[in-house]
Amino acid sequence: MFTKILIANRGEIACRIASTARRLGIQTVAVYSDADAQARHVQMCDEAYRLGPAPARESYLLGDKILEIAQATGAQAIHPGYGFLSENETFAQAALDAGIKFIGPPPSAINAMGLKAESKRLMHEAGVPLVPGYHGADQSPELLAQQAQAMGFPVLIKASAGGGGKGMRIVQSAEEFAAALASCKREAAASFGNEDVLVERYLTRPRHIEIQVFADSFGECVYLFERDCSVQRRHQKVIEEAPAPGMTQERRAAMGAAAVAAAKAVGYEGAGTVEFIAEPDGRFYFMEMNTRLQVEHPVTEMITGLDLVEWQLRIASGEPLPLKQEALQIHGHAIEARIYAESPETGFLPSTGTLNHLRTPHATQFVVDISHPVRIDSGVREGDTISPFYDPMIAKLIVWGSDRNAAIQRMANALHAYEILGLKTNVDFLGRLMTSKPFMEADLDTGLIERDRAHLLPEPAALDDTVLSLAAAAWIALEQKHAPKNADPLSADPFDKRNGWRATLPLERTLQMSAAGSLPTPSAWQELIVSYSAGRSALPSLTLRHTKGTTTCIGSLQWIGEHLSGLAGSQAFQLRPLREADTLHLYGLPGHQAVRVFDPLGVRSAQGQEASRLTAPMPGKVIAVLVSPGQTVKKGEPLLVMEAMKMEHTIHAPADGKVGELPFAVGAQVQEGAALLSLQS
Ligand code: MV4
Repeated sequence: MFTKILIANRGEIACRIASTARRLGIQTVAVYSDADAQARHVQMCDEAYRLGPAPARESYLLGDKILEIAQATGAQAIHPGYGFLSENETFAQAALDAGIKFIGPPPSAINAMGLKAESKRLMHEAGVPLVPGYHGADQSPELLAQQAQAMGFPVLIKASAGGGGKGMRIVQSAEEFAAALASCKREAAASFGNEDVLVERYLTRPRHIEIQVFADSFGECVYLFERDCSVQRRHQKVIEEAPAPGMTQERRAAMGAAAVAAAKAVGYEGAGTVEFIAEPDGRFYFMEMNTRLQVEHPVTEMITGLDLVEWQLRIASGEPLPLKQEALQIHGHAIEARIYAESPETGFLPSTGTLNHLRTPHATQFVVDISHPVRIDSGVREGDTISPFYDPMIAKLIVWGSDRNAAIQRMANALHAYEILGLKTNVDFLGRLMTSKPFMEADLDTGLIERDRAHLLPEPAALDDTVLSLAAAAWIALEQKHAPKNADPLSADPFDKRNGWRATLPLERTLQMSAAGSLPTPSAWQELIVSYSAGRSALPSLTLRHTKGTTTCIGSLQWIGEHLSGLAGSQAFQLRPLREADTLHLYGLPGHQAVRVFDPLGVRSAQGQEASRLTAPMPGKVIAVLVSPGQTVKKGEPLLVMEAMKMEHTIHAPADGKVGELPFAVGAQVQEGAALLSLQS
C-alpha cells in the first residue's frame, strides 16, 4: 500500500479521499488555490501546497505543477477525485511517465471511452447493447434521413463529439428531419469542431441507470450493482439512489454483465461507471462510461457497506480486488441528495456568498458506518464562502433505510433539520421532491422534475394562520431572549425594544408579515394583532387576532435550549426560530418556513425599495438582452441572459412592468449585485 498520496482536488471529494487515507494510515498532500487557502481539505491533509490563483485553469488544472509537487513531496500516487484532471488522458500519461501512480484507469481506457462514436463501436463489438440507431461514417443527409425512416420516428440526432445534452435534436417526423440535421451539424461544428452526427431512436421516458464497476490489474472485474440517477435537471443530477426501484435480479445480472464486458473491452482498471438509459419495460442501452469515481458513489457504499476509495487505493497499489462477485450483496436502500447553493425560485441560479449559519442533521462524515444511517460529505464549514469559481455544491446528504420508503422518510427528516443561512439553497426544493407523489411512487424518469414543476416550484403563497401564529410567537420570544437588561429606548434594533408587556398589561401590538419569497409589495403584507398576558413562565401568553377575525391562543411558551415549545390552541409545537435581518426562519416544523416580518420600529429593509431593480445574482457575462427600454413586459417574461459558472441563466420579470434603463450591452462583464435593468410597475 502507498504511504503517501497527493489529492489533486478540492471540496468534499478531497476531504472524502483524505478521510479514507487517514483511516488506512496513508499520509496526504493537499493542493489549493488562493480561494481555498483556508479550505477544509487543506486542514484535513498532512501537507498542503499552493497552486495559484482561484480560477481552475490557473490552479487545479495545472497538471505539471501538481506532478512536480507529488515528486517533491515523495507522494507515490495521485488521486484526481472527479472533475478537473480526473478524465484527462494527457495528465494520466504524464503521471505514468513521471513514475507516479494515477489512481484511475490507464490513459488508453480514458481515451477509448472519451470518443463517443468510437466507444459505441467498441461496445457494439463487445456485445454491449446500444440504442437502435445509425453510428456510421457516411454522413450524407439522404442516407441519414433514410436511416431515420427505417428506425421509426421520433429520432434523436446527436453530435458524435457531443456530451451532456449539447448538440442534440429530437425529430418527430420525416418532414422536420432535414432542417434539424442541418441545425445540429451547425451547432456540432461550432461547439466541437466536428460536424459528424449519429441518429438514434428517441426514448421518450428514459431512466438513467448506471453500474459501478471495479477492475484490478490482474484482469478481474466485478460490478457493485446499480444507481438510479434519473432525477435530474438539465443534465445535472439532483437525487441518486441505489438499488434502482423495480430492478429485477435478472435485469441486474444482465446489466452487470454488460458493464463488466464494457470495462474489459477497454482494458479497464480501478473504479468506473457504465451509464445506461433504460426504457419503461426495462430494456437498456449503453450511453457512456465515466472513467472516474463519481459524485454519487456514496449510495453504492451505503448498500454494500464498502469504502470505494479504499478499493481504489488497494487496486492502484497493485492488490487484487478485495471481494469476488459472489461475495457482494445489497443491503437496504440508500438515497443521496445534492445540496446546492442555488435558488430554485429564480430558475436555479447559483447563489454565491457566505454560509453565515450552518447546522446539519446528526450525521457521520465521509465513510460508511451502517450504525449511522445519515451521512454528510461536505468540504465547507460555517463561515466558509461559496465562490463563483467552482461547483456550488454545499454538501451531499446520504441516507440509508431498510427499504426505499424508510430511506425517503429519513431523507425528508434530515432535510428538514438542515439549517443554512447566508445564501439561497435547494434544501426546501429537495424536501418537496422527496415527498412528491411521482418520487414516492418511484415513477422515475429524466423528465420528472419538469413534469412536476407546479408542485416542486410553487409560487409563494399567502402564509396560513398557523404559520403566522407561530411566526408571531417566535418573533416575540426572540425579542424577549435578546432584550438587553437595560434596553436603549432610542435604539433602532427591534431586539432592543421590549414593548413593555410586563409593565402594562394587557398590551396590543400589530405585526405585519409576508412569505419571504413574495415580492415586498404592500398587498403581500398580512396583519396580525397580538395581545399579551402574563404567562406562568417567563414568556407571555399571546392572543393572536387574524385579519379574518379568527383568533389563536398561544400558551405554555418556553425555551428548551434553542427550541421554542408551546401550545397553539391545543396543538403542541416545538420549533427552532432563527432571525436573518428582517426574515424569520422557522425550522423544526414539518418543513422550513421563511417569514418576512415588517417591524415599523425597525429600519426599513433596502430590499423593499429596490424591488424594481433586477440585480446580477452572480458575477458573469451578459450574453443576450431580450428587451429594450420602454418595452412593457409580463411577469415571468425573459428579459436578459447571463452566463456564469459555465451555465446560462435567464433573468425573468418578477412582475408586470415597463423596462427602464439597460446599462449593460451583450458581452459586458457584470459584478455580483450590479443593477442589470430597472422595471417600473
Ligand atoms: C438519449 C435520450 C433519449 N433517447 N438518447 C442526454 C445526455 C446525453 N449523454 C444523452 N442523453 C439522452 N440521450 C436517446 N436515443 C435521452 C437523453 C437524456 C438523458 C439521458 C441520461 C440522463 C439524463 C437525460 C436527460 C435528458 C435526456
